[in-house]
Amino acid sequence: MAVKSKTASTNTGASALDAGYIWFNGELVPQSEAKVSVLTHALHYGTSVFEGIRAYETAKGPAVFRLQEHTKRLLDSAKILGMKPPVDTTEIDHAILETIKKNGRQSCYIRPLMWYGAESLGVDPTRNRVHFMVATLPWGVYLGEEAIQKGAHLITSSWRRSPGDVMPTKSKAGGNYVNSVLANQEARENGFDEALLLDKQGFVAEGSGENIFMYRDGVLYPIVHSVNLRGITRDSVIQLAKWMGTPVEATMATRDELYMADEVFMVGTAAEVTPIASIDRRPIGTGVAGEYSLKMRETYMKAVTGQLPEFQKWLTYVT
Ligand code: PPE
Repeated sequence: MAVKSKTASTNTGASALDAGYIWFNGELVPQSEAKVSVLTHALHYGTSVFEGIRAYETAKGPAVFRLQEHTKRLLDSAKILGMKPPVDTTEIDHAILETIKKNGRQSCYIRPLMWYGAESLGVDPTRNRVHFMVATLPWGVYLGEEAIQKGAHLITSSWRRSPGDVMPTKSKAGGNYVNSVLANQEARENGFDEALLLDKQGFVAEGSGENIFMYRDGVLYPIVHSVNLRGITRDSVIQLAKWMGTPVEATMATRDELYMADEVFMVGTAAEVTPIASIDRRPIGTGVAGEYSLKMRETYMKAVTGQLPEFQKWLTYVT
């Protein structure tokens, strides 16, 4: 089943998502019963916060990768918006684990969401109830299997990343993602796999849904910028790199620094570790998926599937 169409401007609605049971305000209901009003505040103003989490198949059944960190970030996202969560850490974790159990998938993408309901319109959300749901979905390779094997092709977006005094970029708020949608759509329409977003000054921020790394002369450089989402995959990759003995030096970068790198790769819950073959039609290194990027992907996949004893601490087993 196609769960994600990355082709821009083809809103045919042909393949509907099938999430099975959804956690909806305190109970598990069939997807057909998890309905909201068309007057939902979040639908009109983007006033929602969400997470993207993955559960992987392991030798001991499905395990959620870095659940605590994702739950914390969901609550932080709500706090940034001044949204009062109807659930606490324990309830969020419980809802996520119960939804995975109920649907019986060995691996899945988990989408928790909090949003303002339909009690009133107008930008003031204070009269609106905050709702909470969790859906679990099958979700394969984010930028396509070919991007993993051969490397993905990036194009610098004409859309800049919103500055931190325009949008709360540290919050995974629904409204923030219009920026990502536009950038990704533009890249796709021009035949590229993904967009590279810069800030107003030309510094590299991130992808539409990924953080960026460059690798040069044996050193790994996480590209940092104050507007970037504090990526949980980025943190995992930094820890794995140190464990592998790679020197790690966080840095800001302009796009030409990426052009000169030996390797570039993107990371995110959905994207996992995706090698980059070219940026703005310039080959990165030899223009194929780099050796270090592939090694990091392999190591990351081992960690998330419970094959590295040192990183078992990142896994929450579902059973
Ligand atoms: N930056 C942005 C803007 C972003 O959305 C993500 C995740 C990241 C960085 C990486 O963060 P982390 O997942 O904690 O490593 N993007 C999510 C949404 C993707 C989507 O299309 O939806 C994701 O990867 O789940």
